[in-house]
Formats: sequence, structure tokens, C-alpha cells
Amino acid sequence: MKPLEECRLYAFVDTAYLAGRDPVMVAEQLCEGGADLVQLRAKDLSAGQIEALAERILPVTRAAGVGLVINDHPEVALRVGAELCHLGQEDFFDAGHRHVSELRPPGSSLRVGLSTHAPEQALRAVAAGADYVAVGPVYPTGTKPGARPVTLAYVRWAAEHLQVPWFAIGGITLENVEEVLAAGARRICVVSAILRAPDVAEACRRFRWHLDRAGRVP
Ligand code: TZP
Ligand code: MG
Repeated sequence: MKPLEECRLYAFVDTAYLAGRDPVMVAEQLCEGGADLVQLRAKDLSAGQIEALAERILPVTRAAGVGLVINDHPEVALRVGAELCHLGQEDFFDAGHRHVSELRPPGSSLRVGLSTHAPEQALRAVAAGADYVAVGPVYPTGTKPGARPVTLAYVRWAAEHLQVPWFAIGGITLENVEEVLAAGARRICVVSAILRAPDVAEACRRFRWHLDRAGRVP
């Protein structure tokens, strides 16, 4: 996979949006459309089921040079050899972790991303060694119902203050992505606007077009 700094489009195989499609096929389409990272997010599956699915998806992402991120289950990421795992505030800090190195056994290069919903959380995540942080939800989203939107104000703060790679997330669509980029984001996570699109690869290409036009991180 590319260095995290160069990863711009972070897409998802979220089992809540598969609508009967084969998750491996969806992963192929995300890679074909130019995703740099693909997260396996499966709130309805057990760790064992996620592991079995990750083992099928990993050859696809590897062949495409795309990093596979396992949501919620660092132990699964380690077992299957995924490049990254992603954890929320409650999975990490509320579970008693202090530094992401606690999740990395000796010799492992597992990278860990953390969700953040406010500047203080981002600073804490960086101090805890997060390899990247997610900044959101920027807008209300049915993918994370009940989560309070952080608005573009937090995106602007992140653009000004964060040195680690950070991704804007939450409710980002082709209609509002320019607004997110104008607030300073250069990396985005998109779940439903890609998985609900009639052509998943094409939706990725359209998001990429906006990201490429916005240019690199200054
Ligand atoms: N974390 C913050 S918002 C969100 C997650 C997992 C959901 C993003 O999904 P969508 O469909 O792109 O709004
Ligand atoms: Mg979680």
C-alpha cells in the first residue's frame, strides 16, 4: 500500500450496505475505482466471521496495492495480516488503552487509526500514537445514527492543527465534497455515498476526481 500520507480516498465494505452483493466483489470495485484504503466494517458479524471475510478480501486489496483496515477488531487484523485497524474512542480509550503500541506485538507493523469528534480527542489520539485520525461525523449520517455532527468547524481546526494524516468522515457525498475540501480536508472516508451508488467503481472515480483537483496536502 501507499504511505498513509498519500492515501486520500478511504472507502468501505460495510455489511449494512451490501444489499445481497458479494463483499469480495464490492472490494474489487472499490479498488478498481481508486480507493487507497478499504475498511471492513461489519457491526452484524462476529469476530470469527469478520476474520473469514477479511481472509477473502485481503488478496484483492493486496493485489491492488490498497491497505485493508479492520474495524473494531485489532486481533483479527493481526491474525489475518491486515495493514491497519480502526477503533473508536470507546474501543480504545474507554477500554483502558493509552498508546496504540499496546495493540502491536513485537515485530508487527499494524497501523492504528482512531475516531475523533472534537479537537481535544484528536490531540489525545495523536499523543496516543494514532497513525491517522478520523474527523467527524461532519454531517448527519444514517451510517452512524445518533452521532452529533461536528460540522466544518472541526474540519477547519484539523486542517490548521493536525500533523498526522487525517480523514474527514460522515455524510460526505458528491454534492457536499467540495465544501469539505474547501474547509481544508484532503483525505475523506465515504461509506454510503459510494455503496449506495448504482456503480461503486464510478462513484469512487468521481470522489477521486474532486480529491485530485483539490491537490495535495499543503
Ligand atoms: N464514523 C463517523 S461518521 C461514520 C463513521 C463510521 C459513518 C460514515 O458513513 P457515511 O455513510 O459516509 O456517512
Ligand atoms: Mg468501533
